[in-house]
Amino acid sequence: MDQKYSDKATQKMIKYAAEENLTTVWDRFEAMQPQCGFGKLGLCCRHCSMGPCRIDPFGDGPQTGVCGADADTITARHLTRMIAGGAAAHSDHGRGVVHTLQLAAEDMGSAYQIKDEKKLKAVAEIYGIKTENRKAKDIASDLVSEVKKEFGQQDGTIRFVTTAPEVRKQLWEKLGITPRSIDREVVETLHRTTMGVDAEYRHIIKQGMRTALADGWGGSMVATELQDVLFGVPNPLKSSANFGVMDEDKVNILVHGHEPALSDIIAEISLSEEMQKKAVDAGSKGVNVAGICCTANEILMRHGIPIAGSFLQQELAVMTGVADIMIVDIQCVMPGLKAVSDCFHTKLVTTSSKAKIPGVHHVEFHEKDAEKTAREIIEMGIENYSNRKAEDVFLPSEKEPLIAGFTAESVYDFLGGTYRATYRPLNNAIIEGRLRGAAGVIGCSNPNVDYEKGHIQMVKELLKNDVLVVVTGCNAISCAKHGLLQPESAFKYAGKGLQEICRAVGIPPVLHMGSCVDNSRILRVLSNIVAEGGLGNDICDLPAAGAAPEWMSEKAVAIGFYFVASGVYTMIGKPLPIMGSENLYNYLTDEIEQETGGKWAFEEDPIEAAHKMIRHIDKKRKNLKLKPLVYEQPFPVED
Ligand code: BF8
Ligand code: SF4
Repeated sequence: MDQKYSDKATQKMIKYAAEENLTTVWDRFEAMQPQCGFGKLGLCCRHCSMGPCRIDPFGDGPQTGVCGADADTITARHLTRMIAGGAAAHSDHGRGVVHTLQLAAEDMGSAYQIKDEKKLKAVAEIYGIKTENRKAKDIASDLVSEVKKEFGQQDGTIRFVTTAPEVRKQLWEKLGITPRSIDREVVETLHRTTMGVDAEYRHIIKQGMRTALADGWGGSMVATELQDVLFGVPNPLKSSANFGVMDEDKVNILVHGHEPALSDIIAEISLSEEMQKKAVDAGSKGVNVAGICCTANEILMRHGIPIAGSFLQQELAVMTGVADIMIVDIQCVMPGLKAVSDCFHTKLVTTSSKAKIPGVHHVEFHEKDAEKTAREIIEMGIENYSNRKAEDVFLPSEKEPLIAGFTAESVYDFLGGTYRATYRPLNNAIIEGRLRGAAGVIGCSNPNVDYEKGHIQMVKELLKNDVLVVVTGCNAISCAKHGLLQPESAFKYAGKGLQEICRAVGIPPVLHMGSCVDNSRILRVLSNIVAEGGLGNDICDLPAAGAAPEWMSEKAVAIGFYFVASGVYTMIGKPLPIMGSENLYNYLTDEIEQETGGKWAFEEDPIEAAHKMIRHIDKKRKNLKLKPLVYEQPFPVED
């Protein structure tokens, strides 16, 4: 695997791992080759025990499973189950946040407080809850009860759907894909894709889209918005990223996973004099907290806690030999961490009631005991510091400064001019042709492609062509490590128009918008741009595109589908596992555009992928009859 595109610190660690005979995700990926060709094409089915069945992609062997399901049905069913998996993951995270808010509302002595009353009121109003002259805790109680009911409601519509553009809501109604409730859509998807139920691939995908919308405009949005209520709406702040944020002289606590409930408290308590003193008494110079994956993004956005690494760096972070404790909760946590932490002094601790790893120490976290558990964990890390072995330490010093913490709200503020918070300047920049358009580049990394090549090459190509980029998830971490989240990067990489905007408002050309549930922030940004006016009536009218160049997780499939169903052209690198069905491929990459205004595109070359996104943006500019671009572009408008 060619690693030359990954950041320098990762290159060093991979080399070190090979020299020390330590196994990484890349080694296990190599050992897995060749991977099952039927699975890659989506042509195998295990949904009942008449199978497993597989369709012969060459046409000589069976063309249906034992039940008669063909390639179209089998690929569509499997893909839709991936959506349900992803939607369930994001939404169960959201459900957890509702419980935390309940605690904050009921018990004012709890570790959790309502930090953002303005946001609480804004969300409550969407749910039709009265806010005037009411105490925050009463509003929050009502909100908790409404959101809880909504997860399992049988009829009606998810409330956040009401924040989508009017035309979009009507379209969803017409298509019959307005999500009713989160749990209901996930359950119906599992039902319809079980043996002998829904066999019509377009019909199956429609339910997939409804489930994905229940994620983006439901579970993920609940997670994002209520986390903002509890932990505060992020504001742009400075921090840094990469292994160099770990401190050889301090107790390093790594928080990894997705839910901020525990890590937020750890971040706060670790700064206390008491904990810093304990760490000094143990022979170190203090406590240092750093994050991995989306937990990192969450506490970066709100506390400026630095990022140690992204998904593919989790094992390498342990191999530095300076991670005294790594606590993990849910999602994107590799069970392979156990084997590597066994080779080092690192204490690996699982904390979620939903996720254990065999042989790994489990400290179950419950919100009511948040402070106690946070202390226990920090102290465990401090205690483990003395077990650190000098000969095991190999810590690359690389770290990059960054600015993170942008939100749908902060776009109002930083581009809002002096007198009034508004999206007008952003819309005008697009209308006048200083900005060509906007792109969301998000998602995982995957050992099936060169690490970070897709993310970085694509983002740089978009910047060069005056496309403002917003990022979340592991892409945001990759951009951070490659120095793209700094205002100065505009002058290195952006076209002249984008440079002007960045200079005028002092922002980086790549805006860090948070974790993967925070892709819901991008939906809100798109809706706000539509509402501001001048760029069409619907999300699909906007000169915008989305991409997940190195996607890996089922969550990425759910995200991609809620963007496509919301009208966004959505580009990924390796294709979805549907290539065994020509019909489904044609539907998702072409015909679906007639229905939702969005569609999927698959392109493994990141530069070509960026060009396809730009062509789409240009097509939308043309449809809107916008002015020509202010500055000549390096990439031609026409094919
Ligand atoms: O939820 S980008 S590898 S960490 S799935 Fe996982 Fe993918 Fe990273 Fe965040 Ni999102
Ligand atoms: Fe085979 Fe049909 Fe059963 Fe799937 S549902 S395993 S295709 S018989």
